[in-house]
Order: sequence, then C-alpha cells, then structure tokens
Amino acid sequence: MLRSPTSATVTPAARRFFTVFYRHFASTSILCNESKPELDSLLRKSKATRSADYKLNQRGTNFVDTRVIIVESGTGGAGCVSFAREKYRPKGPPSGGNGGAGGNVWVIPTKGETSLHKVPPHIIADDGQTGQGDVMHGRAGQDIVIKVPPGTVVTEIGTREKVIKRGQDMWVHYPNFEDENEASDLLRAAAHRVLLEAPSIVREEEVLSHGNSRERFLAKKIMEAENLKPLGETPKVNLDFSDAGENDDPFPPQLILKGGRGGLGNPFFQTPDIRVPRYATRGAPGTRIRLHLELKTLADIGLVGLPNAGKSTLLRAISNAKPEVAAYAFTTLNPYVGTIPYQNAQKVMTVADIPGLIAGASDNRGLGHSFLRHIERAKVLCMVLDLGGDPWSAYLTLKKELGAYKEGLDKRRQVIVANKADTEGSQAAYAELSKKIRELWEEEMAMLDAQPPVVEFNAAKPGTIAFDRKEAEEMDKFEKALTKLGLDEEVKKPAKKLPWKKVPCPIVIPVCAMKGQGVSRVIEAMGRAVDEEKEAEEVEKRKLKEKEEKEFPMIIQG
Ligand SMILES: Nc1nc2c(ncn2[C@@H]2O[C@H](COP(=O)(O)OP(=O)(O)OP(=O)(O)O)[C@@H](O)[C@H]2O)c(=O)[nH]1
Ligand SMILES: [Mg+2]
Repeated sequence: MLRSPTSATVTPAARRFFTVFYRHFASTSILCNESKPELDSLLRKSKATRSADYKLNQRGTNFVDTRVIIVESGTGGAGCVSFAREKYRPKGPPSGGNGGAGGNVWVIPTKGETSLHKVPPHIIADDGQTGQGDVMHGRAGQDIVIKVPPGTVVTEIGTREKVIKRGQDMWVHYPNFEDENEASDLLRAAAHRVLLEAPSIVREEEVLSHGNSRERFLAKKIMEAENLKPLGETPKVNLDFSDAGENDDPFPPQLILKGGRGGLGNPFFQTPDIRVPRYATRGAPGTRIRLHLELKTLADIGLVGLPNAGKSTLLRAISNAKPEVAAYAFTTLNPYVGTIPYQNAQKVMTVADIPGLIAGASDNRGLGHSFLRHIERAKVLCMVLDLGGDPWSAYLTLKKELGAYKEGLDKRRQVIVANKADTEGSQAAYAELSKKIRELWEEEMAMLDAQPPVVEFNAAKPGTIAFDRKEAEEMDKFEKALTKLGLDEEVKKPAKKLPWKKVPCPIVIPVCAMKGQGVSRVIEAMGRAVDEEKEAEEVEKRKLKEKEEKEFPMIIQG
C-alpha cells in the first residue's frame, strides 16, 4: 500500500528532495498552462522586476552618474647631497641633482564617455624621483589625467590635506653629518637662501624694499613657490564641462592639482663662503582633495513622462536609438540619448530619454528624481502624456516634480506629446488637455507680467556704492550691505526676479508613437523650439558681452 510521506517516516534529506521536486513540478505546470506569447511576457516581466529591484537597491550597474573620489598629487623628489669623485680629484665640487616635481592631476572631458563608472575611487599621481650624483636631476612624477564624460560637473568637497610621507623635515643630510649641520649657522643661512632664491621669482631688492614687513613678504612668496600655500586660501576646484560637447573643438585639459616641487640638490647651496654644503632639501608634499563628480547628460531635449507613457517608444519612432520598450513601469532604468536629424537632415538635435517620474519622486518614490539632472540642461522639455490615462493630472504631477527638483525647471519651454491617440476617448481627452494647458500657461505668463520691475544695480556708475560687480550680483550681500549703511530705505531694493522667463504656449501634438503617426510634427516642433532657444541664448550672450564691454572697457581691451 502506498502511503503519503509523513514526518514520522521521511528523513530530512528526503523531505528536502520532495519539497524541491514538488515546487519545480508545481511551477512548470503553472507555466505550461500559458500560451507562448503570454509565457514570454511573464518571463520578461519577471526579468524586468528583478532588474528594477536591482536598480532600486542601487546594487551594481555600470551606469554611474555621481561619484566622490579622492585625488592626490605626487610629492616632489628629494634633492641629492653628493660630491664629484674622480681620479686625481678626490674632493670635487658638490654634484647632487635636484629632485623631480611630483605628478600633477588633470581632468579632461572626453567624447564617447557616457558614465562615471570607469573613474577609479582613489587616484594618486606619481612622486618625483630623487636627484642623483653627477648632477642628475630626478625625473618628474607622471601626471594623471582623469577622463570624464562631457557634461560633468567637478566640485571639490571637504578640506585639503597635505600628503605627508616622511615627516616634516625639510633637509636631506650627507651621511653622518646631520648633527653637525643642525648645529652650524650655515644651515640657517642656507634656509634663508632657499627662502630667497628657490622661488626664483623674488629678487633681493624686492625683499629689501619691503622694509619692516619684508619677513612677511618673503614668507608669502615662499609659501607660493614651495607649493605650501595656506591650504585654506587655495581656490577650490569647481569646473563645469557643460560646453565641452557642444562644439567640435576638443576641450583643453584642466589642471586641478599641482604636484609638490622637487627638492634642491647640494650644488644650490654652494657659495663663495660655503664650499662644501652637506645638505639638500626634500621635495614639497603633494596635496590630497576630495572631488564630487556629477554627470549631467547633454541633450537639447529631455523626454519627461510618467512610467509607461511611451517615452521610449517615441524616441524609437523619431530617432535611430533603440531603447527598450515594454508594457510595464520602469522599463527604462538609465538615461538614453538619441540623435535626430531635422530640416532635411541639415541639422541634428539630441534627445534624452529618462526613467519615468511618479508623484512623490522628489521624496524618492519610484526611482526618485535624481536622474532629472540628465535633462536639467536641456533647452526644451518634451512632456509625454498618455491620452488613455488621465493626461491632465499626469501633466500637473510632472510639473510639480520638475519644480521640486529645481526652481523654474517646470516653466521651461515645452513641446507636449499627447501619446496613445489610438486609444478610446482620446479625442475628447486631447481637446480638454489642450484647453487646460493653454489656461495654465496664460496664468503663468500673467505672473511674470505682475512681478515688480527689477532695479539693476550698477556698481560701475559713479554715485552708487562701490562694491565689486560680482558681489553686487549676489542680491543678499547687496541688501545686507545696504542695511548696514542705513541706505535700505533710500535705495529701492531690487526685487527678486522669478527664476523663469517668458516662453511660447506649449504646442500639444496628438501622436500614436507605436504606429509612428504624428511623429513628423513632433520632430518639426522640437527642431523649431531648439533653434529658437539656441538663438535666444546667443542673443542673451551677445547682450551680456556688449554690456561688459561698455562697463569694463579696460578689462576687455586688456
Ligand atoms: N496603444 C498604444 N500603446 C503605446 C503607444 N506608445 C507606446 N505604447 C505602449 O506603451 C507601453 C510603454 O511604452 P514605453 O515606451 O516603454 O514607455 P516609457 O514611457 O518609456 O516607460 P518607462 O521606461 O517605464 O518610463 C508599451 O507597451 C508600448 O507598446 C501608442 O501610441 N499607443
Ligand atoms: Mg522607457
């Protein structure tokens, strides 16, 4: 008689076997009931859920758009203490070579790079080599170049540190002469010479002309030359490679960290009085900084929409790009940039597809809204709305999330794609959507008209308070200064300008991206918007330049 396995009769190993066997059997039988397409869709769905989970948990992905790295420049090599020794010349002159300078660190935006995942977390430039006898100078440490994608913003964070490797001692002594050197006045005189001559930018007359303050002057010069500037005073690295991808000229590499200066060999300390200098100096230490790298993809147009609105389908229809499309939310997990030729292929524009936004994305719901950094610099936003859903509330959600990410981003020039025009009731939805969008735009423009006129503060004009122009631009400082001088009542305070400008009413285009219907109108509208925005930017730049030329002719000529 067959008995069902009970806990009394089955060993643990057998129970494990049965469990695995039944599970396998049960799952295959469920799948076998489904037809082939459904099976495929089920499998794809489960794969997608897994990859979305993966992304949500931030575990491994080879697209990285922010990163904090540590960068160290090289330490200078030490100078050498040696004396020439030749046949018939046992006591030759000093012959120690100088140390090589430490390696510098450069950053270069590189076309073709699209992610920061290749940038190593800790970058150390080579140290300079020590000098050698026979006046052989040490080789400079090799520089390091950090390649970043165009559009990267590099900011220094935290405090600078010196890379101290061998204690603080500035001197290298001839073997067994350390104590003797330290005790002699010669070393002190040599220190003075280092201060005076090593920089080779300070002349003795110059030092003397500083009278009583010459010690301070000297100290300052030395600090500069020895690369030992008080670290707090060094301007922090702040680079924005946003223009790097726009024209074809290669962007020049930017020096972000200088290596330490090489030490001086003992011939440097030989004078008519000191014939046998038994000391040389060590190289200056390198510097360690922390950098925050943030990649903001450069595209002319950013596609924004709820998940599943059809953004990727639209990008497929209008460009050669082939982003993944599927009927579930968060198909797109990373930004994807496509190129679209327009005006009979005479011009091209770039369009970035990003993951879908949902209500509360600014509180990190869904995939959060951090990937909005990839459309932050887009000149035009293309809002993709699903006519089959509730396009108006979707539009408001998107605007709210855009505004929460960056003030004014929601008021940027838009092209609105009313997608899925093939669904039922889409016509009525489209008519209502267009009406409401126009009303909202009119309201926003009225706000701009209602804002108080902005008083321009011109520091260069006589009679106004003499701040430097940059300071005056920072409204807060300006206002504070006025209050301090008791002038805030007299001078009309500049009103805070709304952080957006007038834009034409967004055009709403009914589209069926799946079938490619209406997409030519989208390309045309996008092209026109991009051209107009570029032109407006040019005009703005030209105006600013003209204004600067008028205000500061000396600087421009100089
Ligand atoms: N009926 C209809 N379905 C469409 C249309 N355009 C796209 N779809 C479907 O909508 C679904 C989602 O499309 P996607 O392009 O992946 O949407 P998405 O906005 O990129 O989605 P996420 O990447 O998740 O943000 C897919 O199943 C498409 O086939 C359309 O014009 N009509
Ligand atoms: Mg997508």
